[in-house]
Amino acid sequence: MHLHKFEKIWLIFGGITLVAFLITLGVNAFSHGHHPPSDLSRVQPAMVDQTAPFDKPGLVKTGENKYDLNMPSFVFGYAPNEIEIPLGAEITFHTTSKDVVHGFAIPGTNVNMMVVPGHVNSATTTFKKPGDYVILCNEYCGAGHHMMMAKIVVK
Ligand SMILES: [Cu+2]
Repeated sequence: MHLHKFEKIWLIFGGITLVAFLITLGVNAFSHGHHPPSDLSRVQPAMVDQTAPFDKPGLVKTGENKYDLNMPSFVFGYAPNEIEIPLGAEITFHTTSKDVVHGFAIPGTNVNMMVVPGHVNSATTTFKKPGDYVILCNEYCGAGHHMMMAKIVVK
């Protein structure tokens, strides 16, 4: 098969671009700690309020400077609605939905989950700067979607 000089140049350019793209994507994913949704355990959406750990939403100390934050999602909010987190602690968020698909994203961190009813999703992050953070729903879930948020105070 004969390839024209320009075809060869274009193929080489395309190959180099693809490899550069994949390297950039890989380095970014590892350096920011991105990974596929955990989705390891399941829960009955109607039974979320009676099922541990979502029967007692909030912060639970699990080790030296390590916490679990159990926050069920529902139309149109999260429980608890406002939470204080110690600066520099490793926080693992666990969430599930009581009703429809929601989002669970904290801008400026690696936390960005899709919350599917029946599944428990988890993400771990460390807040290195004090201040106010917000948990936002980024999956359209109904008429009150734009008001669905919770506040995190890191100090
Ligand atoms: Cu929403």
